[in-house]
Amino acid sequence: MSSSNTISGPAGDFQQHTRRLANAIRALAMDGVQAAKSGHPGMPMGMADVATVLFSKFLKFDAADPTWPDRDRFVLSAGHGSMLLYSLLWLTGYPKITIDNIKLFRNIASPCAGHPEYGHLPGIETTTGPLGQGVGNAVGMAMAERILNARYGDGLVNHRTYVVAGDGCLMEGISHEAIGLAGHLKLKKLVLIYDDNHISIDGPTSLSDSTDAIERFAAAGWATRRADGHDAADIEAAFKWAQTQSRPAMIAFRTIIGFGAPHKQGTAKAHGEALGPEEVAAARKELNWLYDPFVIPADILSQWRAFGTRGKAERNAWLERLAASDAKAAFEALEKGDVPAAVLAALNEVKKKASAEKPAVATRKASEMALEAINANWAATIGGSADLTPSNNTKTKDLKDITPDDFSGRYIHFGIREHGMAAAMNGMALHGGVVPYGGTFMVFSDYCRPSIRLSSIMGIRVVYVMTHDSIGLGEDGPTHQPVEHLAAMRAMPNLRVYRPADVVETAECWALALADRDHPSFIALTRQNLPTVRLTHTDENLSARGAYELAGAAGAKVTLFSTGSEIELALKAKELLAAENIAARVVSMPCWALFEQQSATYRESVLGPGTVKLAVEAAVRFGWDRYIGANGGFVGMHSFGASGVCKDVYKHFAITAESVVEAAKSALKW
Ligand SMILES: Cc1ncc(C[n+]2csc(CCOP(=O)(O)OP(=O)(O)O)c2C)c(N)n1
Ligand SMILES: [Mg+2]
Repeated sequence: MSSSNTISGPAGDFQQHTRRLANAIRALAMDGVQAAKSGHPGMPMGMADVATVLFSKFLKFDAADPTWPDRDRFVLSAGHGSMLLYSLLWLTGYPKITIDNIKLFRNIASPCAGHPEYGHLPGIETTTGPLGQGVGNAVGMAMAERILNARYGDGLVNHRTYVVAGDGCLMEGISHEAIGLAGHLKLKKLVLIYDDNHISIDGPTSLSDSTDAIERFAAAGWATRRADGHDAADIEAAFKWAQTQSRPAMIAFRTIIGFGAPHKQGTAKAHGEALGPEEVAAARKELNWLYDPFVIPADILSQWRAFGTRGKAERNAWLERLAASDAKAAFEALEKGDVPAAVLAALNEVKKKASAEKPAVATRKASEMALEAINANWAATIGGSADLTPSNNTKTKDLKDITPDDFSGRYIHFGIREHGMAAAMNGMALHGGVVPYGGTFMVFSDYCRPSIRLSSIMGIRVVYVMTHDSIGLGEDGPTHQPVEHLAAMRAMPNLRVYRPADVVETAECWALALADRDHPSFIALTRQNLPTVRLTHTDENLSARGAYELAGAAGAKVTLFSTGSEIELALKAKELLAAENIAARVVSMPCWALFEQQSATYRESVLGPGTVKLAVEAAVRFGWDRYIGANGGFVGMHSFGASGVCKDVYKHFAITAESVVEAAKSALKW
């Protein structure tokens, strides 16, 4: 672009027209960032032409109905460019967003937060900002689309997912996992829009990267193409090309960051700070956009608003098809996403049977038993594992594999891609119509923690099936034995961390996880067998209280708090203490977060005022002081684990009933 031209790029009406429409985005972006005195003007200014062509000619949407199930999804993975999204939502006339919201960009009073946040405004499909996450979300959305398309056909489900990714998104490791999975699955409705501007924060990307993105995507099985991101005709041709591919499509749009800001464009100076009043004024001149800040001339706005209604006829036709479809009720039930009563009834049967038959099984096996009950009664669940299917017990009898050529199944082999799996599950949950769960070893929750954090920020229903939850996994040793992970996960706001003790509690935790529409769940499950500890059936879901007295004792002097596999030890310790005339009660705490929500009276009664308090958990103490006090007794881990047979490892770290007895006795003396 030559700074002597007011409107640069190729000549032609379409080009001139697109540029003027795009300049509305550029102006809003630089004005919004300038008003906030922080933000990222460069990316929206660079991507404005591409976004204008996409929204005016390709994206299937009706701004009046942002949750239309068959809309195309638009994901801004490069979330720092949030002003691009806010501008598009306002210009096309989405509900709720106002120009005043944009004027207050990045202000606590505005839904236009620094990075797009799911739930703040209709049209924000996912929360982005941590680079690369949106790419993983988009892969999940595209998977959900194919899964539902296989069930309901093109008439009801036939839409694309567009994701805007920058250099940062593509450098992040998560993109490797997401791109590999999408390429393998031949997600032909996925279009990745690469903002190939050669700039990131530190300067030119040549400082740190030499990857040929086209070759990289091609190697993963994508269709690839380059385009000039400032040439409207080329942009249009590229999107046309993307519609015809039988694989996911990546378009590397060569763009200039900060396009239109004469002294800063093309440099890192345009990336992440307000341009400054002088440069904003210069850009206005450069772009021939001679309007006051936040003023969009009526002719431009009305054209943008018309794009927002472009999809109305298509949506109406879709509504008619839905109304006439035999699948209407089933489709709507899946979209609504309520857990069918049959699922809860089946889980209650699992509980009843377990209390009667008292099986000694690992809770990962118990989880499989719960899933058999769930999956047979609800078509919404989509299971998967990051290459640990036989260990995570995530695949039930009636789940057929999803393959690149057949999406009629309900089971996904995510490959060794924990992070990609978690981000894709977020995308699936956000897409709607499906309820994803996925497994890995709990220690590798570290590998997907950023996506778990986003599930939690967004408050969406994703279930993490985390098996091999302690030193109890044995021989694989400390690299595989989670020690600090329970504490780390319990520290995460909004995440429901469950650690059930037997089949009964496992069924209860699954029921809670599925019924909870506003929280992701993390279910910690054992590799080793555990006895049934809930011997009397109750229809009531006791785990819903978060913690409850599992075994009481008249005149109890000691309360033993425990979870999961160590409940067995606590119960044994209670017996040993009883033999020495020390009355102890055992409290099972499958979900701290739910316990915190109970009434003060209930909590107080469970905590056992006046008793000596001890916790038993094969994990670090961090967090337990809240219940046992700084002087409470703790039998658990104080270091990383060790390789050995489960029983020996427990003994090695002195996590035994005898240790609990000793700790209780010394606490009583104390
Ligand atoms: C995981 C993660 N790491 C770091 C950041 C901080 N960050 C925000 S934008 C950015 C540079 C991104 O470069 P690019 O995607 O090329 O964006 P552009 O400068 O082209 O707008 C960085 C490092 C982040 N948001 N997420
Ligand atoms: Mg860049």
